[in-house]
Amino acid sequence: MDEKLIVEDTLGDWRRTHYSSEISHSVVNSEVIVIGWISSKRDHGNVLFALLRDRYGDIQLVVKKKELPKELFDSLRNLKEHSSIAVKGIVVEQKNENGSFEIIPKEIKILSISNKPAPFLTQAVSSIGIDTRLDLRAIDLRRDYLQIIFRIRRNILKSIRNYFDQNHFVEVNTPKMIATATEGGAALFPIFYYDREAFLAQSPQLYKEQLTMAFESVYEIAPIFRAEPSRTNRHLSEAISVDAEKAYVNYDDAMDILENLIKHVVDSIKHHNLTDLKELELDLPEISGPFPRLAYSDLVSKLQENHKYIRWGDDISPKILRDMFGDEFYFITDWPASTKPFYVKSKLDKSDQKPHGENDERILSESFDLMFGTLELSSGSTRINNKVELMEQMKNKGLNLEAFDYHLRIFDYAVPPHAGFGLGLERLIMALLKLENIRDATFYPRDIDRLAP
Ligand code: AMO
Repeated sequence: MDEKLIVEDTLGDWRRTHYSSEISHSVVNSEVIVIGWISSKRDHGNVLFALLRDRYGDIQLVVKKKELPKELFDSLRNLKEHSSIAVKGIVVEQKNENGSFEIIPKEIKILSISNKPAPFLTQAVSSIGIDTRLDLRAIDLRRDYLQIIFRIRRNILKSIRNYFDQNHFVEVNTPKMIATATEGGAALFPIFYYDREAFLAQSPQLYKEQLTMAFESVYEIAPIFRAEPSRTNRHLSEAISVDAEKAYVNYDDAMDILENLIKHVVDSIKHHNLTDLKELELDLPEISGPFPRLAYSDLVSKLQENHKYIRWGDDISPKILRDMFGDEFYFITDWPASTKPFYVKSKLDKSDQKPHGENDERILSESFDLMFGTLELSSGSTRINNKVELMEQMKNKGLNLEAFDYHLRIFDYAVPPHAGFGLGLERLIMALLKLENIRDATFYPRDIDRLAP
């Protein structure tokens, strides 16, 4: 039959009465309406077997030629996977199999017709390159594997909100079009803002700090924009950051908050996504006891003892950590002030600082990174809340103080001591679900090569 003869129907007054997951003993012999898309089809001549998929799974349709108008049966036979249909039919219990149900359609509406053969199958592992998948992301996201990841992602977000809410944090939203850089100038996306230059926010840093004045404890879950020039499996140009900031605490407390947040999230996944974890054949990291807190200087010494090439003051690359850490959470604390942004508080108590041979000018900061193996998940610190100190740091980092006037003026009104962190949501998902590529932790990834879809 000519495929062009298949015509699309309208939904009209048909509405779903049951999801696939609700087709059970209680509705055997009843009439139901199920709606979804065809995930697979088998043609046995006078009988078609089709799986109809909705957001909760598949239900089998047994379409008999003699029970439907000829044109409709022929249309269904020609229908490609991914096409959407609505089915009014009777639920029957499957013979020969244990406890499954199927639907014998009485009426079918073809709602939306796929013109092309399915580009990828629905099974878990795909041998198709990620770029091909991302080009058709909306279809890619129908695959079981990604459905599970995004189901867990949903729960992660829910449990993060739940944690902050229980701990009396206020959810805030801060501007994403901003006037100044916060995390260093190189990774900025400039934009036109009317007749001025502006930037996409690299982080909500200065706003979340300011908001501790009015709300004490705040958090935000929102995009951050980084003009990352490199192509890696762990960097996005647009990522979701979970930012927290709290007044009257320091970086030790911020680490406690972050550690408890991670534990809360892991417990929640274990509790709510058991079936998903089984399908992924995944064990979440076992967390026993507190996350180790390793001082930067001690770690550098240890790396040097292990003949790794690193000098005090260098950033610590994932590569250099490779043989030292497995799948475990740990903090690297007390980074050199020179490696951290201007708003990070230096450790002023010299007695806290480690001896470093001839050079005792090495200033540390009240800062930390949360790591999982070699992956950085989060950074945080105690912030400078004194105006003179902050201006000093800005000057040291070569920043234009005038451009930050909107921020500095707040400091004339006694900004409380405060601390916080930013946690990369996709990085966290990547770590917990052992994803090879961060792009699969986000719906529509943005990177140096990709601006669409
Ligand atoms: P930082 O720049 O370390 O700190 O960012 C915080 C966390 O955000 C995630 N992240 C990214 N994830 C994916 N792709 C990227 N390009 C990317 N860049 C950052 C990481 C990282 O650990 N204002 C501070 C946080 C704070 O001190 O509160 C900040 O932005 O997981």
